[in-house]
Amino acid sequence: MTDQDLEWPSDLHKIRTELTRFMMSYKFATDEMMTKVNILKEEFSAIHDYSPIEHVSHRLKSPEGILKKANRKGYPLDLEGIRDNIQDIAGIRITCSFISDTYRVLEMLTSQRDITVLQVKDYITEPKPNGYRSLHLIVAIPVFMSDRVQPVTVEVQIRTVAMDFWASLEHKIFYKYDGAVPSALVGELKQAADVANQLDVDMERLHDQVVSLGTTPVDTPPRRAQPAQHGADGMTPFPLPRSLLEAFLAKAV
Ligand code: 0O2
Repeated sequence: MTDQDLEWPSDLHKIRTELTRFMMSYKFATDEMMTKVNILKEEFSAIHDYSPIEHVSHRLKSPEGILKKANRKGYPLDLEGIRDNIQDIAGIRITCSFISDTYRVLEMLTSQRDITVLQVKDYITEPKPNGYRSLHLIVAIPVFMSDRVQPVTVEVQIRTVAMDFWASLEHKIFYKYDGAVPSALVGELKQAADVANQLDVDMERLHDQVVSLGTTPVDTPPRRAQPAQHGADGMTPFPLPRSLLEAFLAKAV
């Protein structure tokens, strides 16, 4: 056995630790971003009975997916090269009811002080030729580990439910045909994207009309004085006793 062989297990251990740290930093960054988005969602639901955020999901690219992308793009195959070049290892997807909500959420996230905005792509104002619409945001967020603070990048996609519906189907079709989608299907997908956009525009106009009548839940006063109930999203509002509310009210007058 040579000296080199003897070194191998400890090298392997080091590489394993580094890889674990690397992947964990993205998991922590995802957790932090999810917390931020969920805070906005819960705060809106509790105070306005309406949230611009319908749904939020997250995913971490697998080590295989990361290597494939690095290979495809010709990036250096070391952790530093990957960290510097691949910005969508951690991904968050936020779906909203209306187009204006997507910009509202973008604004709320990009104005947070600990978030550094690295890139914003507006595929809603300027859709891709295939009809894809979405807001894409690359941010860096500090992750506090035991011995260092690591800025970690996260890709955030913000779009309406209709845009998301379209994108999931298009993604499936794209992969089914391995990227070579027949042109007739490409045309139909583009048409469907336009129909989805029209739906978004119409729904928002209708929503605005109803809001202007003052009858949507947006204008409904908070129901804090009621006993705790589980909302549609499984949240339990804080049960605030009537006497406490009355005391606040008396002070305010
Ligand atoms: P996956 O499997 O969803 O992760 P990049 O390739 O990311 O370095 P690019 O292409 O300029 O650079 O980034 P862009 O345009 O911001 O797109 C990044 C992600 O947006 C994609 O990730 C998709 O998730 C989504 N996306 C972009 N264009 C389309 C589209 O035409 N249709 C659909 N359905 N999704 C799209 P990945 O890594 O390509 O795929």
